[in-house]
Amino acid sequence: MAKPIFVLNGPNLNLLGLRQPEIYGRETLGDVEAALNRLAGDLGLVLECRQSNHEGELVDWIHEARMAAAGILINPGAYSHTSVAILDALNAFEGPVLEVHISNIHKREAFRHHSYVSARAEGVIAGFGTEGYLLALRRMAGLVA
Ligand code: CA2
Repeated sequence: MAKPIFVLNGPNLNLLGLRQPEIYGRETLGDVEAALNRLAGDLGLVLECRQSNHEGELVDWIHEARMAAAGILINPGAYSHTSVAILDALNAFEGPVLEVHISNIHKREAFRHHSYVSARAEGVIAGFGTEGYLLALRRMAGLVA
C-alpha cells in the first residue's frame, strides 16, 4: 500500500475557526482536514493529519515520516520563525516537503517574514487562507507521482 502524506500542523492551529477569523478564517482544523481528505481521495492519496503544540512532538513525527510517509505538508505555525530543530528534522526526510501558511506572513510583523522551514521546502504557500492547504496537496500529488 502507498505511504500516506503527513499533514502536520503546529502550535495554536487547533484554535482555527474559534478565534481571530479576520486573520485565519472561519473554518476549523477539522473542516480543513475533512476537505483535505476529500481531495486526497480524488487524487488517489492517503493522509495522516496531526496537530501538536509541542516542538519535540513535531520533530518526532517528522522522524517517523522518514519511514512512514511519502511527503510532508506542514504548517509549522510560529515554529516556522524559530525552530532550527524542525528544519534539521525535515533535512533528514528524503521526500517532498511543502510549507503552508494561512496568512501572508510577509504582510505581517517583521518577525514572521523569515521561515527556517522554507530553506527545506520544495514550495511555500502563504496568504491563500485555508485553501492553501488544498493547493499544496494538489502540488504534492504531482511531486509524489
Ligand atoms: O499563517 C499561518 O498559517 C501561520 O503559520 C499561523 C501561526 C503564525 O504564528 C505564523 O506566523 C503564521 C499562528 C497559528 C495560530 O492559529 C490561530 C488560529 C486561530 C486563533 C488563534 C490562533
